[in-house]
Formats: sequence, C-alpha cells, structure tokens
Amino acid sequence: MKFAHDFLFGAATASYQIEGAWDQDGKGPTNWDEFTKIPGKTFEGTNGDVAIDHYNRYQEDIALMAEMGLESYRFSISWARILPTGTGEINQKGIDFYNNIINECLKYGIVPFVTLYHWDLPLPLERKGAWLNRETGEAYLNFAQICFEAFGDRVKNFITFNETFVFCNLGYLAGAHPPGIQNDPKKYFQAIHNVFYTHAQTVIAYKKLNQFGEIGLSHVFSPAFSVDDSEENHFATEHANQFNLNWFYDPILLGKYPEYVVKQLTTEGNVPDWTEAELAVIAEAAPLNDFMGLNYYQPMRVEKIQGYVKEHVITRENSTGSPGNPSYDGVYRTVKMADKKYTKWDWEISSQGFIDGLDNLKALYGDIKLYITENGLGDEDSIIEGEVCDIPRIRYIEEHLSAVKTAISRGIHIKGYYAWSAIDLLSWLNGYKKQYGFIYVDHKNNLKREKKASFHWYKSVITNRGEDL
Ligand code: BGP
Repeated sequence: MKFAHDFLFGAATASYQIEGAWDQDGKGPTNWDEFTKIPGKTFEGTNGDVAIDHYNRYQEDIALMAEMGLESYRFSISWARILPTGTGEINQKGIDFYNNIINECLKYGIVPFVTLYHWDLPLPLERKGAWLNRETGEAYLNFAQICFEAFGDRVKNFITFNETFVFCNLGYLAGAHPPGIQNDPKKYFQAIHNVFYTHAQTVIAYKKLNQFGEIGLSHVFSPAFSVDDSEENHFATEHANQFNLNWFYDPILLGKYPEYVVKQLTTEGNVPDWTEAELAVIAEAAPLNDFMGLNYYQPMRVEKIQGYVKEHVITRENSTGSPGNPSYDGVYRTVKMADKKYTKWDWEISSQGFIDGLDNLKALYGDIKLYITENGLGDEDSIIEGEVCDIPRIRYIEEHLSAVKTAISRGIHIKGYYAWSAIDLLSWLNGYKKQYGFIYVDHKNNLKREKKASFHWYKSVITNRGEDL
C-alpha cells in the first residue's frame, strides 16, 4: 500500500532551536534567551544565541529539504521577531524573514505548516507573569492576527500552540523550563486553562477571516499503559490518562474539561480561576478546530505509588522525558521496564504503543483529522569514514511510519507525518549532543550542513510514497 497522494511527508523544527540571530534585525529577547543563561539550566550551558544560524542560512536549508523531497515543512514563528516586546510596534524585518521562509518553501512546492507558539515568549510578557497573566493571552491573540494577515494568503495550516503539557509541566511543576517554578499545581492548571482559552479565541478569530485554511494545535501524545494487570495499576493508568490525555484533549475536541479531573482539582483546591464566559468560548471553538497535531515519541508505563512521601528531587536530568518520576499528586509513577527498548536518553521505543494509543484516541474522540506533527529519534549519531550513519534513526522512523500506515488502514484519519527534526538543532535541555535531523550540522566546522544516511532514505520513502514500509 502507498500513502494517499494528499498525505504529506514532512519534517519539523522550532524557531528557538534553529534560528540563532537572537538580537539580529530588531528581534526582542525572549524567556528562553534569558533562561538558558542561568547556570545549570541546560546541558553544558548551551543556548540558542547562534543555534544553527538558520536565520542567515535558511535558503541553503530549505534547498536541502527540497532536495530530500520534503512535501511540507513545519516551523515556528518567533513572536519576538515580529513584536520585539510582545505587543506594540511591528518589526517589519521579522515579517520579511517569515515571508522569505514561506516563499522559499512555495518556490519548491513545499507546504508551509506554521506553529505560532513553540515556547519562546517575548521577555516583557514573561516578566509580567507569562501564561498566568491574562494579558499574555490578549497579546498572543493580537500576534496571531498579525500572522494571519501577513502570511495567511499563503499559509493554510496553522498550529496555535505546541505541547501545552510540556511547557506548563516543565514550567510550573518541574521548574526545568521558564519560568522555572517547581511544584505549583495551582499555577500549572491555571496556565493550561489560560492557554486553552487563548487557543479557543484564536480559532474563532481565524475562522472569521475566511482564509479557507485550517487551524488546530499540537499536543504531546504519550498514552499511558499499565505495567501489569493488577487492579491498582489499572486504576493508576486511568488516572494518568485522565490527567495527561483527557485534561488536554477534551477541552480542544469536546469543548469541556473532564469531570474526573475537575472533581479531583476541586478537592485539592487547584481548580483554575475560570469564568463561565471563558468556558463558553472553549465550547464554541471546539467544533471549529480543524485538526489535532500529535507529537508522539513514547508511551508511558504506569504503576501506582504506595505510601507516597514527597521526597522526590527534581533535576534537569530527570526532567527531560525519561521515566521514573512520580505524578504531582503522588498517585502514580512512570516506570522503565526491563522488557522494553529505550533510546540513549531512556525514551521508550514503541510503535505498538503508538498504534494502541491511536486506537484509544479514536475510541474517545471519534473520527478526527490528525497530523503527526513530531516523531523521531534523539541519538548521538555515528560518523563512519566521514559519513553520518544514523541507521537507528532510519529504523525508528521506518517503524513509526509503518505504524501510521497500519493506523490509517484501521480507519484512523492521519493526513501527514512530520519527522522531528528536518535538520540537527538545539535540544532545549540537552544541547547539540542529542541529534534528531536528516541533515547534520558540524559545530566544529562553521556549522557546515551534510546529508545523513537518513536523508537519502527518507527521500526514497517519499518518492515511492511509503510503498515498501
Ligand atoms: C518536543 C518538542 C520539540 C523537541 C522534541 C525533542 O517536546 O516539541 O521542540 O525538542 O520534543 O525533545 P528533546 O530535544 O528534549 O529530546
């Protein structure tokens, strides 16, 4: 079976992780420009000041993507390039840059898929309380409308927010992302609600413009499975799914928060401070949402915690996606299992978890349109006789693309696949050591680009539309 002619084979990046040029051409500073300079926050103090200098080398990079046969490129817009302080005057050079990216993509017939927010928040908004302050949502809505007006004639796919779970969880529970707050569930749930309300307002505003494009958002997709068949671990798994899946997907797709979670938050005193009017906007936007983007890397294996005491120490190392952490409420922990395969960073490799998770998603939400907006392998690639031989990445993507094929044959409505990442880039907390790209960037040789083995492999997959998978 070949993938349908309108299925998009793509790859993704995000502004802070590739652009560099952190203060070039009028760009304002962001939360990440500041956060990465705090000692100990990132691996070996790496930051995105230069990143892979995509800002100045975008033509070369997009030409390589075109050579690879990429049909769609998912990238994000740096808010502070367009509005240096988050609000106020537009920086024309920021608009010009993204126009250039979009036009360069279109020149090669690559569909631009634009993420409006991939975590880099203009610093003045961060200082005023980030997503806890409703002014951030208002400023975002203005920024989004500027983007729709400037780019919406050529961009027909918009993602409002990337992985609300990750930036809120790491921002307000683990303290590993800005604003670096630890163990504050009240703020965590509030920030999420404020983001979802803003998402809903943005969807409604976009639809009023009649640009005839599509809008949705991307969530991390990490379905939970019990470590065994015991009743208590099944309970813990259902609890984990309610908090990590339903809490995030219900408001977007069904227009309301899940009762189970709201009930528990009421008991804990962690219900967000929300208004009936905000909840009504979330309900109004849900049917207008055109698609859901899923970022799948790994499932969660869950077990119930017995006699929880809050002794868990949160560090950068244990905040980067490996199993072993307890939930904020002490009900369950994630577990590394002896019979599963893991990456060098302890992320489980499981295409079966992907398929099973997609089946569950369909059972919960019915026939929704999905894009896999991220999936890929973080690895330290081998260089053999000067060639980057990223065979494990080929195997990983092969397995997961073939899972996508299986899911489609079961009636799951997946319209595209975006490998993370198009090119090697800065991993938020893991520096440049953790590579994901089809294109290698040589940090010892003036950021020279080189094609990896996976580049040639993905090109052939795209050429024959995945027939051999
Ligand atoms: C996702 C983010 C990406 C990317 C990816 C890999 O959560 O949306 O921006 O970073 O994870 O993560 P890491 O670099 O930590 O391995």
